[in-house]
Formats: sequence, structure tokens, C-alpha cells
Amino acid sequence: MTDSAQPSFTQSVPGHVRGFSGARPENSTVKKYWTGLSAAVLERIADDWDATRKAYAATRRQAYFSAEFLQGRALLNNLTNLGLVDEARQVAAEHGFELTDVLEAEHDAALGNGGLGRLAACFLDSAVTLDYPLTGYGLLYRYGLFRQEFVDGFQKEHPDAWKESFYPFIVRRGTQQRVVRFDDMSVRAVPYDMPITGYGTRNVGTLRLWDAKPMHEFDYNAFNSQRFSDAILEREAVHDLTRVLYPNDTTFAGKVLRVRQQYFFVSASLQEMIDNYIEHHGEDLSGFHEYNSVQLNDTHPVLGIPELMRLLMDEHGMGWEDAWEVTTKTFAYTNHTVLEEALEKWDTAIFKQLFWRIWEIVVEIDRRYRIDMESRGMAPQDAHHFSPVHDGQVHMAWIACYGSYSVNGVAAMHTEILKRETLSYWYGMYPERFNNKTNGVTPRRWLRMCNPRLSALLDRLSGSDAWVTDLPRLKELRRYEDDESVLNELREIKAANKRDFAAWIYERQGIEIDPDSIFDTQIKRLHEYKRQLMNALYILDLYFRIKDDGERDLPKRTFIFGAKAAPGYTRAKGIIKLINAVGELVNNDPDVSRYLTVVFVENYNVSPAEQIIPATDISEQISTAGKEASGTSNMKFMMNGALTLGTMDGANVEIVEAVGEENAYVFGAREEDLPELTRNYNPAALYETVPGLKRVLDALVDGTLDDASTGAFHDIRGSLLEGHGTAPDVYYVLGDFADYRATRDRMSEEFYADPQHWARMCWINICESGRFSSDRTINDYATEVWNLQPTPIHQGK
Ligand code: 26Q
Repeated sequence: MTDSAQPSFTQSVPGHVRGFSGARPENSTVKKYWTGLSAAVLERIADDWDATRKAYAATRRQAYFSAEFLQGRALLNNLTNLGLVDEARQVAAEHGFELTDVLEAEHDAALGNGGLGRLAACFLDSAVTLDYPLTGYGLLYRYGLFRQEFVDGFQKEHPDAWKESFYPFIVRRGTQQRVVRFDDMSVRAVPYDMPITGYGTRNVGTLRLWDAKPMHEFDYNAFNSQRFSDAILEREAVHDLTRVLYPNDTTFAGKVLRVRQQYFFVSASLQEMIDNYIEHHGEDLSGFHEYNSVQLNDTHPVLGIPELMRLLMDEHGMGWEDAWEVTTKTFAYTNHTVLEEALEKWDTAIFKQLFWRIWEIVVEIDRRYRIDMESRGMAPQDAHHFSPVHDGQVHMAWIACYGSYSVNGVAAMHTEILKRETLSYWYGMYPERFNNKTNGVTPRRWLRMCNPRLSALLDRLSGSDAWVTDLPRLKELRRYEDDESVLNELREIKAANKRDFAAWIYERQGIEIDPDSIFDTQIKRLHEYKRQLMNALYILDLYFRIKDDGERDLPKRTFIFGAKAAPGYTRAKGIIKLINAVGELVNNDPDVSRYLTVVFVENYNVSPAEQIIPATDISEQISTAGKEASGTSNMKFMMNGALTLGTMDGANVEIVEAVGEENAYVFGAREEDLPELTRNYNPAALYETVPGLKRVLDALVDGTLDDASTGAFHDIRGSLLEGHGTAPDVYYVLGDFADYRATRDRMSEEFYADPQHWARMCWINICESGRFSSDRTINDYATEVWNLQPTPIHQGK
């Protein structure tokens, strides 16, 4: 890696800082120091990155197509993977900087909404660590997910200009541009590569993000003929393409720009993959699928299916049958949701207007599909409902199911629901395509890096850092589950993490919290099905129990929230306001604030998660059973020794299975019982009969809480009791409330009643988290779906 002529990492840092800041390192700003340090990391991995690219070029390779990659910060992750944290700390100190301050200067790369985008980032980390030849392909958004500010408790959105200042971990590959043609414009696709380092390997993978540029930087003809504004407008239309990440993650909106984004990145990526194939394997593309496979991260990149057909037929002279054979052996589809309103369906007019040729191909897929189904004995009217094009819309999930060799869900329960309901038709037709791949998270970022105290304990007890790349090894540490001194140490680690979080949130938002209280956390996108509302109603109920009922024998608790709402999702924004209003009420009432504090972490993102998770005692995973495909924060919490308070939903089911019911707190209606429970469901009756509910729901509208006359709280209450355009309380908040309260009360009592027993449960959660490493998930994809071999650039690492 570093031949003797090259300076060491430590020696190279000052030069990079000088080169960037034009000043002595000790006189540089912290941001410029960050930039120099990052450039030194890039220099360190440059040769290996090159070597990895070469090693992957002619092998069978896997592409991961995703509209989102929620990478978060890069510097500490890279230092951790490369084993350079101590050296970096030392060199920074020599120049008068605290490494932690330098790291804090980095802006999160928030090119994703939530779970689906963060999953893509964890997958890249695991693939490199396991030496799998996988490349991520996506979009270089100029603005990531909006920055959230609270103004009077309401969410306000600001643009997230994440790459305004120089970002060393992205390299423009100007020689590898492609052209993407729409019927009304042609766009230059410029690739930018991010290096993805792994742990204990010299392989360096690539995340390739495409930026949109005008074909000619400036149209001088238009300019000269006095059509100055035309020239500007044309340029702006192209730049619009990659301007911003769409902030919706649960409701589909058929926006032309969104479909342009999707086509743009899949077309550029497929062109590159075909060019690479021809360079190494020749002009005959009939073997393309033997060297290439593409995982579709939800339906967002499904336009890749008709686009590969177009490229093979129109650009490379293949006939339909051969092209279809190659295409259907190339793509594999992952579904991430069963929510009807999230499924992508585009008006046919959009396809006709943007890319007539793609429209023609989709129509031909549809025509052949209908013939195909009839030949398999399917009645035409049944086939119609699942056809790629019908009722004036193009149905992306149906194209995905028909055009892929693999279809998977992201947790066992989710895959079963897909087979039984959402995709049952396709399961009936092609049962062999269906498989489950339960999600995972990378233990590098979500344990090694974010929880150094716990990491050190695990190293010491297991005798090495081997668990970092082989998480199931932690199971062996269950031999310490009754070891008083280990459990004491675990408690001290958690306490120290909680003190760190308290200092962090005080610095950030000026809120004082008690590190000796229970930290009870719900962090995830704001959606009704995730039921942050139920959490808030519980806190409000506690408030009244203290104020009105005189309950005093209550454990001290800090309730932590982090959540962004889609800007157009009015009710979700109302719930944010409600949580903040409950926080105001609780935190400012001296009777109550002795017991309770509410903290809503503003602008929740990857790096706040890294602070919150290691400090949390209770992980709230309270979605309506059947609605959360998997969840991944549940896994991060478990790995860091928080206990799950959850419904039997998504991956919670598998977490409970792994740790045993006695080491988790399960409540609520089961997925299989909900149809019956909701058939004659009457939430208004629960409002009258469940003790405390009436008081809490009335507080939404009787002046106890103030929504600044927006009607937001009235709407929330109405959604539960009357339903607004839907059935009342579709997510069964009131139905599960009593059990949630009882379980949550019991949980908090047990925390204080027997701290050693609690620590034991936490320890078991940590030791059993092995199967939730994304290394396991990626190995499963590689062997069961992708047919991929590890390709290390250096033997023995
Ligand atoms: C679709 C069309 C137009 C605009 C935006 C979208 C869009 C964008 C993002 C739709 C959905 C998303 C993101 C979905 C998501 O994050 N789903 C989560 O995926 C996780 C990883 O599999 C699961 O753990 C979560 O359960 C699931 O909610």
C-alpha cells in the first residue's frame, strides 16, 4: 500500500492541509483541517481504489441501482475502516485540534430519505468488507434531504446544500461521461465516484453518482441571436434534473421531474455497463447477464428494464426475444413497502411525452405479457389487473415482477405478506422468483465507530476485533451474561454514553436532561403507521397521571424523538407540532419535569443517530403490525444494548426470536388478528372506556395544547375518532393504546427495580445481534441471488 518512498499517513496530513488552506496547519480553520485530513485519506487509498477497479472490470459484477444512498459522514468511517483513528487523533492534536471537533465539521451526505437509502449505504460497506465486486449507482443531488428547523414547534424546511464547500470524497470522472436522450432534450451525464472503504480489506469499492449537465455548457448561437433567456432556460432545465432529492417516502406523487431523474441515472449506468462488457467480453451481448446483474432498490430504478431492452435492440441490434432473455436474467427486484399509496404508477401521458421509444417498449412488454399469461391459463381479466399498462397508468411494480429473475422482501414477515397479499398474483405465477432477505446494518458504523466504549469491551472479552467482520461471534460472549463485573462495565458504558449525549444535546439545542433517567427513543421518518402519535399520547397521559391523579411513584424518564415529515404530509407535520407542544407542556411544568423530559432532536440525520443510539435504553418500534416492512433502527439499537419495546412487525419479529421473548417487550395486536379486530372496530367506544384516553384526546382540542389555530390537533383527534375521508384510526392507535401503556409502564419499572437484570437483557441483545449485520444480508444476496464471488485485490488482506 505505502511503499517506503511514500510518506506515512501522519506525515502526509500537513501537506494536504497546507495545500488546501494556504496556511500553516495550526492556523487553518477546523473545516479546512477536515478537508486536508480527508484528502490525505483519499491519497492513502488511491492506488488500492485503482487496483480494485481493475480487478472488478472483467469479473461477474453486481450493480446496486438506487435513487438514494444515505451515506452520512465519511471521514471517521474511513479512518475506522483503515485503522487510522489513533494516528488521525495524534496528528490533529499536534496541530492543536481535537479530532472530535474536526469530525464535527463534516456535513452529512444526506442523499436519501430514511431506511431504504441508509440500507443502500450499509450494503456498500458490507460488500466491500466482504470483497464482493458491487458498485452503487445513483444520483448526485445538489440538495440532499431538507434541513429541518423548528419554528414555534412547527417543521420548517431549508435546502441542504451539502456540497457547497469542497468535498474530497468525491471524484469527477470527466472522461467517462454518457449522453441520456429524452424526446425534448439531451443531457450529459457526468459521473462522480465516491470511494467505499471496507474493514480489514484493501479493496475499495465505488459509489457512482451521476450529475446532469447541458450538452454544451452554453448555447452561443442562442446567445448571439439575442435568445439569451432561451439559452439560460435550457441550461436550467437540465440542471433541475439533479437539483434535489424528493423528500416523500410513503406517498407516491407522479412528478415528471422524478421520472426524468430515474431514467437519467439508469440509462447512464446501463450504457456504462454495456460499454464495459464490450470492452472485456466482445460485441456479442447475449452473455451480458452472465457478467452483470442489477439489484433494483424498490421500483425507483425499474425503468432500467425497458431501457436495457432499448439499448440491446436499438443500439446493439438484438432481437426482442434475445433481449428479453438477457434483461430478465439481469434484474432482481427488492420491495420495501406494502403501503398501497407508496406504489409507483405513472400516467401514460408522462411516458409518451418524455420518451416515446420507452413507451413503445413498455407497451410491447404489456402485449407479450398478456399473451404469455393466457398461454399459462390465466383469464384475461385477471391478467389485466396486473399488466404493466392499464387504466391509463404504467405500473412499475408489475414491470419489476415480470421482468426480474428475483423478487424479495426485506424481513420474513414482510416477504410472507408480499406472497400472500401485495404480490400474491406474481407469487402464484413465479413462486421460484420469491425469496426473503432480512435487512441488516453495518456493525462498522453502527457499533465500532459510534460506540467506541462498547467496542473496546467486546475486543477485550473476545480477545480480538474479529467480531467487527464476523458479528455472530458475539454469541460466544453470552458466557458473560451472569458475570457481575462485565454487566457493571456495560452499565458504566451506557452511563458514559448517556452523559455524552446529554452534553451533545445541550450544546446543540440548549436542553438539559438527566443522564440518570431512562432514555426512551423513537427515531425514524414521521408517518402515521409508525405511530409516533401513540408515543406522544402516552406521554400526555403520564402528564395527567402526575398532574391530576397525583401519581408520584414514577421512574424518571427522557423521551427522545427524531423525525422528519414529508413537506406535503400535513398530518405528519401536525404530529411533529403535537410532540413539540407536549414537550413544552411537560418540560415547563415543575411538577412534571421532575419526572419527565421530552427532547425532539432537530434535523435528525445519520450523525445524530450515531449520538442517540449508543445512549438509548429503550428502542420504540411500535408500528401497526404488518405495516413496517423491516425497520433497521431496531437492529442498530439492539447492537448497542437497548431493549426493544415493539409490536410483532417487520424485523422486530426476528429480533424477538433471536433474543427470546423474555429479553424484549412485546405488545399490541398481531398482524394475523388485525383483519378481525378492525372489522367492527369502534375507536369512539375506546375513547369512552379505556381509562385516560378521553382526557388525553380532549386535551388536543380543549386549550391544554396550542396548535396556533391551524386546526392540526383537531385534525389528529378527528383522524382517530371519526376518520377524515377514511375509516377512523386506520393504524389502530387507540386499539393498541392500553397494552402499550401497560407494557411501557412495566418496562420502566423493571429498569429501576433490577438494574443488573436489565443489564443482563441488554447484554443478551448485543450478543444475539449477529444475524442483523448487513454482512449476513449481503452474503445471502451474493450466494442466493447474485451468484457473486469475492474478489480480493490482496490475499491475506
Ligand atoms: C417514490 C416515488 C416518488 C418519490 C419518492 C418515492 C419514495 C422514496 C423513498 C418511496 C419510498 C421511499 C423510501 C422507503 C423506505 O425507506 N422504506 C423503508 O425501507 C427500509 C429498508 O428496507 C425498511 O426497513 C423500512 O421498513 C421501510 O419503511
